[in-house]
This record gives sequence, C-alpha cells and structure tokens, in this order.
Amino acid sequence: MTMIPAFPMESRFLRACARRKVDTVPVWFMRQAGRYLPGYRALRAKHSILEIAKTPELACEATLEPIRKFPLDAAIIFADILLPLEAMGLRVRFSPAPEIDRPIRGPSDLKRLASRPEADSLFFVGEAIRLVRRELDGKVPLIGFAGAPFTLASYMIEGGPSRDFLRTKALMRESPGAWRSLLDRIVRVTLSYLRMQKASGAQAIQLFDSWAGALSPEDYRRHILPATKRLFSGLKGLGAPLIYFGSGASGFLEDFARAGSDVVGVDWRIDIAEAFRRLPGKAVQGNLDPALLLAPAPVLKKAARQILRQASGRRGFVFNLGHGILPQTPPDNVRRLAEWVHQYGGGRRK
Ligand code: 1CP
Repeated sequence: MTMIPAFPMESRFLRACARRKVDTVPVWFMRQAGRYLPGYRALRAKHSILEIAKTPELACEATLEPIRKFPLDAAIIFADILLPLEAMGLRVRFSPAPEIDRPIRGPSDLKRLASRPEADSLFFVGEAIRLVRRELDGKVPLIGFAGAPFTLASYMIEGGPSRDFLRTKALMRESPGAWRSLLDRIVRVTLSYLRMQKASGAQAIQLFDSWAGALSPEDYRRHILPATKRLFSGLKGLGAPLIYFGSGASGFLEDFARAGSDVVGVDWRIDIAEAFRRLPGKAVQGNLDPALLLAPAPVLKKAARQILRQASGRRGFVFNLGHGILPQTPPDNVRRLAEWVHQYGGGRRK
C-alpha cells in the first residue's frame, strides 16, 4: 500500500518536517537573510526595511542571497513579524528596532484597532513569495512566517522591544477580557495572512514566539495556549508543515507543543536529545547558540557535531540555530556550518 505523504514535496527539509527518512540532516538558519550579509547591507544602504519588504523584487533579492551563497535546505521569505500590525491599524517604524505609534495600553485602546482585520493589505508578501518560488525553481522549499500571538501582542502593547514585558503582563493578568479580544484579533489576521502566504506558494509555515520565555508555564497555559491552538488548528490541512519556534520555552515545552505544530523549534537552553524525549511524535528544529557562529572554526565544529550526535538516529531533525543569526556573524562560518551539518549529519541513514 502506498502512503500518501503528508507534505508532497520531496525535499530533505520537508521530508524531515514530516519525520520521513532523509539522506542527511537538513539545515537553514533563522534570520539567514539579514545584516551579516554584504548584499543585504548594500540593499539597506539604499532602502529601508519596509521598502525592501514591500517591493517584491527587493524582498526576492534579500531572500535569495543566502541561498545563492550557502548550501541551505530552505529559504525564508524576507518580511517582518510586525507587518500585520499595519493591517490591524497600527503604525510601525523600523529604526532599525521597531517602534509602534500609540501602542495598546488599555481596554479602551482596542477601539482603535481595525474591527475585522484582513491581510489583503499585505498582498506584497504574496507577490514576493510568487517571485521567489519562480526564481528558486524547485531548488529548495520556501518558508512563510508570522509572529505568534504572545510575541505580537507584546510589541503592540510595549510599543517596541522590551526586557520585562511589564505592560504586557499587566494587561494579560488584569484585563482578561481585553487580552482575549486582542489575541482574538491577532489570530484572525494571522490566519488570513498565513493562508495567503500558503496560497501564494509558501511550502512550510513558521510561527515565531521569540519572547515566550518571558512567561511562566501557568501563564502560557492559561493566557496564551488557547489562542495559539486556534491558530494552528486553522492552519492544519493546508498541506504545509507547521513549525512553532519558541525562545526560552523549554520550561513548558510539553504545553508549547500542545499548540499543535508538526515541528517544534527549541533554543540552546535544552539539549536536543532531551527535546526529542519530551516531544514524542514531533519533529524538532534547533538549536545551536548563535554566539557560536562567532567562535573559531574548531569550537563551532565541535558544538555542531555534539548536536548532530544527540539527534543521530532520530527521524525529524532540522538543524537550525536556537535564535536568529547575529549581525556580527562572519558569512564564512555560515557556509562552514551548513557544510558540516550535511557532512556529519548523514553518517547513519535516518
Ligand atoms: O533575516 C531574515 O531571515 C529575513 C526576514 C526577517 C525575519 C524572519 C526579518 C527582517 N524579521 C524577521 C522576524 C522577526 N522580526 C522576529 C522573529 C525572529 C527573532 O526573534 O529574531 C522579530 C522578534 C522581529 C522584530 C524585529 N524586526 C526586530 C527585533 C526587535 C527586538 O525586539 O529585539 C528588529 C531589529 C527588526 C528589524 C528587522 N527585520 C528584519 C531584519 C533583517 C531586521 C534587522 C534590521 C535591519 O535590516 O537593519
């Protein structure tokens, strides 16, 4: 009897997401299309982040630079997790850290948000995806992405990066009705945005919960998990593997996984072997400390091999970092790391 594969494309990356056999471990890097690359820096000398994201030809160029230079197994569309905030009625500026005009500070601010936000205004991301798919011509699959509800809510409330998330936690714990209504709107616009990305050609979908580690397990379960679950269940059946990345979430990894993704992305605060033990039935993505990409080659190689050893013999491993590539990263180390993953990840057939 022939099994119908969950995700039809025969790439190493998509096979690993579906926990199928691969010839060697697939690798891509979060923020692989960023400031450590000379081509991207040249692009940024002439254009703002928003101009690049909103001009499909430029977004396509930024997306493809790391694919042309390094042996990566997936591309990720150039965009930003904060773009949907504009569809919801907020103004975002990048300088280059994001700044949100008139953030949501209390229940009455919700009235300023679009009542039925739709992602139509983000059509340029769909166009960029179509263009990238044409240029890639099947070489590697393309990942679409969005911010997860908690991480997006934190930007909407804090107005930018935050260390303590005090305003976010206050709204979450003290105004539960407003909190639910905010997450509800985020889920709705994100669903429409990600379905549009899939329809435009995205072959996998990643949700970035970059600041989930600010939460206690109880807060995650009570205030976040229901919204994240609704989001993933609305994406199931699209035919694209769903990846849920969280930074600092290993203290509540089982609850994090209950959100419903196919692949769970973990950071370096947990051993990859332990992540596999705690995530039965899931593929696992991660988890090299991005600071190691700044280390001398032998140190980097040793750390990468250690992760590969821990994951060896497991189906469903995607090599990545535990968070995004740092701007100071030497591009040569990125190439070396990708090559080593392929070289040492294929030792035993998985
Ligand atoms: O690099 C890529 O792969 C290209 C696409 C991409 C992605 C995946 C960009 C463009 N942003 C993102 C995701 C993103 N944006 C996340 C999730 C990943 C992560 O945790 O690293 C987050 C939290 C943001 C928000 C954001 N946008 C920040 C972080 C602010 C903070 O709170 O610390 C920053 C600095 C930006 C601007 C931005 N967006 C993208 C790039 C390459 C940049 C850097 C600035 C520049 O180009 O000058």
